[in-house]
Amino acid sequence: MKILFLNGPNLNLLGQREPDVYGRATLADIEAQVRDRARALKADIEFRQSNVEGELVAWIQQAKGTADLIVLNAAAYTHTSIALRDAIAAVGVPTIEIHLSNVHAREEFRHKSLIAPVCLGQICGFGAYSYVLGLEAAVNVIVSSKTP
Ligand code: CA2
Repeated sequence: MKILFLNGPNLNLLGQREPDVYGRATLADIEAQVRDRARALKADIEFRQSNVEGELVAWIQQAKGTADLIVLNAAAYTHTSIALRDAIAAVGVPTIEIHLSNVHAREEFRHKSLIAPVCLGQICGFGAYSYVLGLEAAVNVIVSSKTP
């Protein structure tokens, strides 16, 4: 069970600024939490972050044949990137959208996700725990797809 966690722009700044919105955990802290849970669930995870849209597109394309599922916090690209949406749709690797904050309770421009229509579902608003929920959902999808 191979699950690829991809993180978009500015998430490398987590824990340093806006703790009231995004919490005090750094991305490395979140990765450690996800790794702990993944060990218990016997899932193999890979965790990456990029500020570059094209790099995220390349990683989504490379996931074909190398990952069972992608858990994606596309950050601001969620609301702007047709390129990420097209990549998800093109490769056909099941993808779960996650966010730390409840994007629907924030500014109107965050209410629209361009990637939501090509993702299995969306998890948002649980802080770092959104990542653990993303992992749990991913494992559930993979196990269900392998059970006759
Ligand atoms: O809530 C989320 O996870 C978001 O994907 C975070 C994005 C935001 O654009 C989305 O609307 C919702 C922003 C990530 C930037 O992270 C920062 C971390 C520390 C300080 C400033 C930004």
